[in-house]
Amino acid sequence: MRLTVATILIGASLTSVVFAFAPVRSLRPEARDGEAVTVGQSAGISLADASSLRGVAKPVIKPVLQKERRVTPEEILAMTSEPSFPDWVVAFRQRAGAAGITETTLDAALKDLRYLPKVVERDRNQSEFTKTLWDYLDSAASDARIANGQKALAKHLRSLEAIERRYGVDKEIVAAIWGLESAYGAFRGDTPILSALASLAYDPRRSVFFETQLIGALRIIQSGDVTVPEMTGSWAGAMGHTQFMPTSFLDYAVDFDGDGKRDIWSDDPSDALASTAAYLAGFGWTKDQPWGVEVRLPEGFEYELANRSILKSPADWGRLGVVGTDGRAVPGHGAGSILLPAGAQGAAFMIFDNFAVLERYNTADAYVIGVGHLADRIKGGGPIVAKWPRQDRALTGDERRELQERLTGAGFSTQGVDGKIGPNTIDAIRGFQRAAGLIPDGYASLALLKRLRG
Ligand SMILES: [Ca+2]
Repeated sequence: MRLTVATILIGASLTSVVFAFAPVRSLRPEARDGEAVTVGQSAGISLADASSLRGVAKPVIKPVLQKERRVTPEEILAMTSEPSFPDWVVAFRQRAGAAGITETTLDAALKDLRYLPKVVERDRNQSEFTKTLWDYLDSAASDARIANGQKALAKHLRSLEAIERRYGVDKEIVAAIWGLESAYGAFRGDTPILSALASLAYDPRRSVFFETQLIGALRIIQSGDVTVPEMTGSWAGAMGHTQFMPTSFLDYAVDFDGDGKRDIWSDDPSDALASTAAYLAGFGWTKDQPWGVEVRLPEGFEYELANRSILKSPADWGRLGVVGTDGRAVPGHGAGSILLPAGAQGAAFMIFDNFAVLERYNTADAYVIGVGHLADRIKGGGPIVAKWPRQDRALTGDERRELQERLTGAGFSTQGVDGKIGPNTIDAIRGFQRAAGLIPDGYASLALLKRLRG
């Protein structure tokens, strides 16, 4: 969980998720850093922040302390202006002490601290590649992940039911996050967290964010929840069954089994699952409210109404002809909006407040729909009914930027060119679509880009 969700939402266009890394294990589609909610950029998949990779000067390459490769002339130059890792540790120690970390903790924690060049390489080489929503969902809610989720739920039913009662978070949702973050505990990560975070804090690219996380990790050590050797996780600092970043751990982790430690690392997932529920509860989860439900739109639907900021009750949507896939009005779950993650050619969802709560874990639509749909399937629900436009591929980062440039050039300003399909770009697309007599679904497709190319 990153619980530090920081939002590097990248190009999560309505439809496609940009992954920074190949989804090795975790299915978390995004790296976030920065703010309060950080979702960790943990291992697995991260959405690369296009802007953070472009726009920013290339980081100076630091001296490499391990003898894995030759030192280049540029690096030698850099060494004259950048502190060495050991020097950085000495200075960091001062800052950590000023932040309240005791000498005893620092002695224990920094003793075996190592610079991990591979971690920094991974963080720097987040090449953008895009995966479509439907490809993501095929994996997020694969038959195996659904079956494993049902088994995990059955095996840990007592804990999950007790967690549901205490935090008011549906057990299937907690199980689904567990399934996407670590394949139900199978891949919790074995990277030494302190060394990983120190390496990333030493690297100038995102040093402020990672130093905050490193100090958070030291506070956890100081609290006695875990020992230094036990504190392992994914390369970018996410830990345990549900991949908490240190600051999120400090804000939300709980000792559910009452042994005196908040232990999200061990084989017993109870504390980790309860911590996840506590996190969602903290952001306002409403029990028994769906994240969203698939809906059918009527002929002649006003596509401008498919907008996150347009909220109506299911009854009011029903009067406009928006019904569930069974043809009946959607039951009342509070006000919802209509989301078309693949435009008019794919599935439509009516989404509720819980959708935004899941976004605190990860802001990518694909992740939220992935968690929600996996939870529905674990609970026995059926697959998404509508067909996806599987012939479409996701736009690359360059193509998204080109789309923005061309829209702006055609008089439909995207308020900047950053490769992210956000509200301004969606509005610009709708404007262009209306002018061209197309369905104004705001969807950034390859067909649209080709049309703009003329
Ligand atoms: Ca415990």
